[in-house]
Amino acid sequence: MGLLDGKVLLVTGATAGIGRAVAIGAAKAGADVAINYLDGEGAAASVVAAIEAEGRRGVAIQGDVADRATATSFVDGAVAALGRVDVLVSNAGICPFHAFLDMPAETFERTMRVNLHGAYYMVQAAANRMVEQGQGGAIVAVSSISALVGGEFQTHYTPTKAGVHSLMQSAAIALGRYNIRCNSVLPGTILTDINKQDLSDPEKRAYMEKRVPLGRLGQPEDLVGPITFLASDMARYVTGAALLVDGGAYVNLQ
Ligand code: NAD
Ligand code: RM4
Repeated sequence: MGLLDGKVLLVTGATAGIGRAVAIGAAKAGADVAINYLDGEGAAASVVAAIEAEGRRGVAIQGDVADRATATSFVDGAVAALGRVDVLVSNAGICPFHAFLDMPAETFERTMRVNLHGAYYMVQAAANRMVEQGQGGAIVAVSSISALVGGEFQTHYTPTKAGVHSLMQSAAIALGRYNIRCNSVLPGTILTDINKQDLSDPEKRAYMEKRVPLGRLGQPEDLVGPITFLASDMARYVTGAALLVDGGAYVNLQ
């Protein structure tokens, strides 16, 4: 028996990194899975193939989460293909590392639109569908350790992650009466494309590794267990919570 047996789970930004690992992990846990992707049809098809290899149904639906219409088209497309929506994992995000004083306005505004507006509209669309279904649901947002701490080259990014964390807190209140649970995960440094360039500096990488009590940077698969748990009925009394998944980095001051 899988923790997500019989559920339909939606993940945004699932062609790579954390989203991809979570989509495939959810299928292993028994869910049918709809993925949203921005580009890369081949990568999207390979995630669907991996979901199907687990004996589950999978569908990939293209859309830029920064575009408000993507939220409804993703939810409608997932319902058309898989019948319902039980879980949303709002994961799509970008972090184009850049200094503060000369941050291009377009970089700041694109980061806000993808990470915060995108999450907001996606959560709203999924929640409306869950309310219509009348059987509750679970929403997990991929926030970040960056909701709690700053980053010199992330002044455009950390506010979006604090915003996503806060969105889950308020949505937990707004949606509790419908038995829709809203939680966030706060990953530390996970090795994915989003930070490949930043961590290509060996000094920075060694520094980041040294800050992690568990002694290594994270892998996308490290998020699968925590997100699956929050999505599952095992977490039926957990809402408005935030779970750090950072190898202990956040508490490592001295
Ligand atoms: P990644 O670059 O591997 O994956 C990001 C995914 O989002 C990609 O599939 C990308 O195509 C997709 N995406 C980007 N813009 C999109 C858009 N406009 N519409 C739809 N999809 C879009 O990086 P990742 O590390 O897997 O990032 C996933 C999430 O995890 C992000 O929200 C990120 O902020 C968060 N996060 C990552 C880390 C880390 O260290 N890697 C730490 C904390 C939080
Ligand atoms: C995370 C955290 C990581 C960074 C990614 C891009 O929120 O700050 O250290 O690599 O974002």
